[in-house]
Amino acid sequence: MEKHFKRTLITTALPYANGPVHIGHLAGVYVPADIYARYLRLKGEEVFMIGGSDEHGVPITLLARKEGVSPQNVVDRYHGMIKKAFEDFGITFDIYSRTTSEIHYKTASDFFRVLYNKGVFIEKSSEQYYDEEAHQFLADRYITGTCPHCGNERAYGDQCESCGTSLNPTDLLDPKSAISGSVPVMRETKHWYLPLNQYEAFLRQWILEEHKEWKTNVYGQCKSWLDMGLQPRAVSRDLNWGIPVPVEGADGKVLYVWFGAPIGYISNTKELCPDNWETWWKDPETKIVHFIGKDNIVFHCIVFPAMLKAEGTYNLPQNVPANEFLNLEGNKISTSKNWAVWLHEYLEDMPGKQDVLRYVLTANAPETKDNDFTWKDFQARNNNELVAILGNFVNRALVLTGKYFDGVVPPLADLTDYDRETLNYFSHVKAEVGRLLDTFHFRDAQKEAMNLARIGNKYLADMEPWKLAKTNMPRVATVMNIALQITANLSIAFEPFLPDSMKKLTQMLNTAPLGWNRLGDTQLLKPGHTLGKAELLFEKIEDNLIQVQIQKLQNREKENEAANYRAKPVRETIYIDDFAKLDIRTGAVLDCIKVPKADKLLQFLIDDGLDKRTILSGVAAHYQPEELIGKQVCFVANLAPRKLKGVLSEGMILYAEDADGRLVAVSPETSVRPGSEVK
Ligand code: B3M
Ligand code: ZN
Repeated sequence: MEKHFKRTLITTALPYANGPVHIGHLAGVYVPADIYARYLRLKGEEVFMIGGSDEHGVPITLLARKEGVSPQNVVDRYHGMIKKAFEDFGITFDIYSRTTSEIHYKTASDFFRVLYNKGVFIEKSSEQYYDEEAHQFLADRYITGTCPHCGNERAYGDQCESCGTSLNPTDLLDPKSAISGSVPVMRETKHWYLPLNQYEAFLRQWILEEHKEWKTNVYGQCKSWLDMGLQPRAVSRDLNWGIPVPVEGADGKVLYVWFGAPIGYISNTKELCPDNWETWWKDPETKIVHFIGKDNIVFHCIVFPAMLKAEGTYNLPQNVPANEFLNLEGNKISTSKNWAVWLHEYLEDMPGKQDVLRYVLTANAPETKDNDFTWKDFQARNNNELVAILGNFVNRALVLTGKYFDGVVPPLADLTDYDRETLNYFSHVKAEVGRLLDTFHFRDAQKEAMNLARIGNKYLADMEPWKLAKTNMPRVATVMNIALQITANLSIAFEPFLPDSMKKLTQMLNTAPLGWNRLGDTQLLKPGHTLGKAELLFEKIEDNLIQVQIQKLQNREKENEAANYRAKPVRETIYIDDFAKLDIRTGAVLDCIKVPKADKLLQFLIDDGLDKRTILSGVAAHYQPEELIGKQVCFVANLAPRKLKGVLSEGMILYAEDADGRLVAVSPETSVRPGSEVK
């Protein structure tokens, strides 16, 4: 039997403050966490949801260098942007703070010092690349060079982004400092290591034996980390941006970002409730749940628990329901490639549609495997589910009651078996939605709530009160009473998922929020209760609104191609005598026709300054026959003639092949006499 806790502390992954948040963050972490927090609060439970920006780490310093500003300037900008976007979207943090806060610096430093004074850390010296011009050690991302696997000259010290190989800095050929461009030298440096290997047995027992209920994707990843065997992990870095290592002999060294960041949950809790924060982190009656993406599993299930265990006074998490990744239109979401739906842009482009995005991201949540977001699916789910099922049912229940009973809840008369069966379904919804939310199955929980709306639609379609109204008003009264009880139950069941819409619905029912504990009740609205004004809960999304978003992504795709364009490597060296053999001339295009039965070929008639000649080119997909007539081209005049599709081609017209494969004829930049030699 699962233990019942007095309170729940929900933590959410702290987004790096080096870019805005996007739908991948929402789907992976913040929408599920917010649904869970709202659900627990609705049940009257004591809950805190902790959020905040993660403001340290190398990517922030790289961005600061690129922009020529300080790291603090970068994090101030993005912390504010992220915080506002979450607020406007309706993520109900009890606190959203940041890791450059004074309280965090103190909390993280104190935590490090406790472990240091307990002798937990291993102190170890090692060789690391040092930039003698910039006078600093180089983090892996600060070293560039040639990838030994694919020859990419812009590989980094930790990874080659061209072939994806993960690297060590010493693997790179011709390493250079990304700071000064100079050749780095090896220099000895000391760091403090958390001996994860010493906690392997504890973690194996705690996770693999005591938490078999964790999601399979989380449990599986932890098991593979443990089966590989844990190694000591450095918890300090040679960087000038971060929390200084608070011990002697640590000048120029800061806490490793992943040592400090999870402690951010603790410091943010301290900031939220300075007087009783320990209740939330040390009282065994507190349940701690970490909401994260799959790339953070090792830090939240292995590293941070080992730190907490070593410190000795903190609770460990009860669950870490990590989600997998959400892709966008079939591609990985990428901040650097601007391939994302940014939350702040969504809020600008789709005002008042926060619930639609919540609904779609929950319906498509990557709960156990990566999933894909497409704008067409977003439109379809809004129109076919929110509008056509939930909105349609609620509207019919309210409008028909308005039409037949002046908007007053009518009395319930004799019930049929069908009526009873429908009413009995309510308790099933309460049990199922509750069970699914308790076990972090948000997709299925939302589907279960939507099933109640489906049942409502079927009930009205089967009962046809609009026909009954001619002959049997008492029966219509019963049908509409039941339809209204379904509507009231929907306003509770959907509250954690669609908070704005359910607030609107509660107003239309003219009731105060009904509270989770009343979900399943078959008489939420008493006969004689006067309803509010019926309005549409959701509006149809038209194609043009979606097309704007799709076009926006297509434009970015083009921008990326242009930004990342690199020409093909130059072919092997030739010598001047080799080039001298080529006789390249200019020619005037006199005529051009398609070659029958050859969909790729065009047949050109060229004036070559001596005579007229025929040349065939495989450019029918790139040019209409008439496009080049009257223009000048360059062609190889002394190429041996050859027959193509029965036509003798005397030479080769030259084309440039663009990045996207488009062929463009090479011409002299002003007109010259046909047959002019190209030198
Ligand atoms: N800053 C965000 C990420 O890895 C990372 C989470 C920290 S949670 C303590 O995307
Ligand atoms: Zn490579």
